[in-house]
Amino acid sequence: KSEEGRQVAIIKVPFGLAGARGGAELGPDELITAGLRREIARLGLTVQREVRVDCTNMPASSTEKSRGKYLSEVRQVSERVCREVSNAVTGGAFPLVLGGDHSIAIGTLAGLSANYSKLGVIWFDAHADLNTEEHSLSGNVHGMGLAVAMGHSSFNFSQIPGAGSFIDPSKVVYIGLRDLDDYEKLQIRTLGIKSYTMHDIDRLGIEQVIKQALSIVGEGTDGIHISFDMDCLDPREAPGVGTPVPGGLNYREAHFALELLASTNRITSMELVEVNPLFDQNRHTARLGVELIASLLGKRIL
Ligand code: 6HN
Ligand code: MN
Ligand code: MN
Ligand code: MN
Repeated sequence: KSEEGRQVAIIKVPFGLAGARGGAELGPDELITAGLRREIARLGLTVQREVRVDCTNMPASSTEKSRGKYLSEVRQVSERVCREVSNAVTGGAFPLVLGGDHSIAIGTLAGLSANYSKLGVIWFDAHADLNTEEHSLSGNVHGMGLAVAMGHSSFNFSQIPGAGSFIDPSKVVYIGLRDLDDYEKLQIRTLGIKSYTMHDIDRLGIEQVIKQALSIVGEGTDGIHISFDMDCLDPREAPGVGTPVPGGLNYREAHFALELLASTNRITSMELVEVNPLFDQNRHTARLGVELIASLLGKRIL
């Protein structure tokens, strides 16, 4: 795909029920208001379509016996996101998915897996999102997305119409980890998922981390997806998130990481999640989100 004339499909997913606190459902509109369309136009890219996935944010009184909260709502949103992401890829557009809490990654990955036979995933996050319904301490499904996508949870891709095969843990790389539950630590070791924690970023520097990450997700894959949880950033940079954790990426580290990824011309999709305007100041986090998306889409300083 050439840089010019590249088409972007904006897929807004205003869903927040699976987060730790409400407000992530306001994320997509906040990113649009913060100037996303203008930034995309400045890059010479065209928005081929902009869709808003219908999401329930008022929980129905559920009789479901599940340890994952609002699982039926998550399931419904996942099906819809899967369909939209799949349509975007089929239509030749770059899917840009706007969250919403991170549970929306379930639908994104389901839709991508239907179109790529071997998908590489770079997961920017303070958290590993590897809990299952059985092991989660919170019951919040936004902390389970990758477990669902890898088939470790009883809710998984087999229940999402149109989904492809599970995500291969050897083609997933974490960047920014610093808040892991014991079960997640065990799973990362058992599955051998390559992880660049904040400690590793301190030691290696973000450039080396991205180079190594690319050598893993870039080999033997036919697509590379960036799942970007805004809480990978330090809360001083991005206060408007649902689960802030001190000691995260700084402004330049985050930009540089995405600029390096953009320069490979190999990234095939991105989602940006967990923008929570209720905990933000002056739309700061959404504006940063827009800037970071621009960096991933190829914005250069000079
Ligand atoms: N996120 N590990 C915690 C949990 O509740 O399972 C936090 C999850 C955060 C999820 O930020 O996308
Ligand atoms: Mn997350
Ligand atoms: Mn997180
Ligand atoms: Mn946490």
